[in-house]
Amino acid sequence: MGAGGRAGGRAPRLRRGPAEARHRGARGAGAGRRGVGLLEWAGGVVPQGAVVGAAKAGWRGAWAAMVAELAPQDAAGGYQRPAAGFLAADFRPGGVRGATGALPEEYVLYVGNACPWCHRVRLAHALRGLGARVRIVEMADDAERASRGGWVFGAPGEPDPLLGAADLRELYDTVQPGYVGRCTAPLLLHSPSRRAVSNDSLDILRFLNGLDGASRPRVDLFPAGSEAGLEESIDFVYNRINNGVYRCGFATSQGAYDGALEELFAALDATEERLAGRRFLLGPHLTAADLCLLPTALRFEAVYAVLFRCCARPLGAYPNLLRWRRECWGVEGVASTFDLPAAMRSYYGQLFPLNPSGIVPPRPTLEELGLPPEPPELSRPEDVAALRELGGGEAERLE
Ligand SMILES: N[C@@H](CCC(=O)N[C@@H](CS)C(=O)NCC(=O)O)C(=O)O
Repeated sequence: MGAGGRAGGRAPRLRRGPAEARHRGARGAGAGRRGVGLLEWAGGVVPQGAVVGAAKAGWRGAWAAMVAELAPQDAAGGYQRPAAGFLAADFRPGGVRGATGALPEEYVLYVGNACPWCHRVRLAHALRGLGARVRIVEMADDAERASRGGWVFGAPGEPDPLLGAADLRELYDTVQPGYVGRCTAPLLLHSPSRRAVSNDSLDILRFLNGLDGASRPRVDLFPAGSEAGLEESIDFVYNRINNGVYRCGFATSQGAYDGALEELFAALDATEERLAGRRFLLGPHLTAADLCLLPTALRFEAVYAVLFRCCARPLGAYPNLLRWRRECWGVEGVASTFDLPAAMRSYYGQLFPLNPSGIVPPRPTLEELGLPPEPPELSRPEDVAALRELGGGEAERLE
C-alpha cells in the first residue's frame, strides 16, 4: 500500500520530525487546496484520457493566445519580433535642429531595469558620462497598471516627471501623436521641444555616442575605421543572441524552439571562438558591439537558461565568454546599471504565460556568477573603450 492508503487496522504511532509535521500541517484536516477531484468523479462517466485531453487543449489554447499577444507568432509557432522603432528625421548624433545650445538635462531617457534593449543604452549613458545632459527616468513593468504595453511610472499615482503622463502609452500619445505601434522602452525624448527622438535602442546608442557634452574623454563606442566589422557584429549579436534567447522563450511549438535553441548555441559557440584571441568582440577596445551583447550575457543563467529554456549547454562551457563578461563588468559604471534580483522578479513575475505561478527562484546571485555588485578592481571606460580625437565638424549641431 502506498502513502495515503486507507488500509484497515491501527498504524503504529511514530514520532514525527519538524519537516514531516510541517508537511502534514500544510495538507492536514482538508485545509489545503486539492482541486475538485475531477478525475475521480468524472472518471466513472468519461474516460480519463478524454478529461485530461480536454483540459490540456483548453489550457493550451488559452496559453497560446496569451503568448501571441505578448510575442507575435509565425505559422510554425516561432516568435516574430515586431519591426524596429522610429527615429525623428531631424535628430542626429550631436544635436537637434533649432536647439540653441546645451541645456542641462536636455534629453530624457526612459528605461526599465529588466529590459535588455534599455540596458544597452544605459550602458552607453554611463560609459560616456552623460548624466548632466541626459536624465534617466526608470520605469516599472506592470501590465495591470499600464493602459497599454507594460511600462508605468514609479509608485501608483506617481506620474512621469517630465510630462506628468501616467504610463508610457500616455507619454507616446503626447510626444508622438498618431503613433500606432507598440509602446516600447527605451524611449529618448528631447525635453525643450517635448518631442520623441527615437524608440530604437540602436539608434539611441548611436545618438548618445555622438552627443556632445559627455564628462568622459571622448570614449567612442563606434570608432572610425571599424564601421563594417561593428555593424556586422551588432547585427549578429542582435539577430542570433539578443533576439535568439527570446525566440527560444517565446516559441510555441517544439520545432520552433528546437531551431531557435540550435541557432542560439551555434552563435554562442562562434562568439566563444571569436573571443579566444581577443579582449573584446572587436579587439583590444570595448565598443558598442560589447554593449549590445552584455545585457543578454548578464541575464543568461538567472533568466534565459531557466525561464526561456536556453539550456543546450551551461554557460560554464564558454570560458572566454565568461572572462569577457567579467572584464566588461569591471569597467567603472557598468555594475551600477543593473539590478539582477529586480530583473529576475520582473521576468518571472511579469511574463505570466511563461510562469503563471509568478514564483521567482532565489539564485543565482551576482556573486555566484563571479560578478560582485561592487567589483574590487575597476577599469576606466576611457582606458578600455576606443578613444577619439575631437574632430572638426563631428560635434557640430545641425542647423
Ligand atoms: N526594437 C526595440 C525593442 C524594444 C523592446 O522590445 N522593448 C520591450 C521591453 S524588453 C518593450 O518595451 N515591450 C513592451 C511592448 O511590447 O508592449 C529596441 O531595440 O529598442
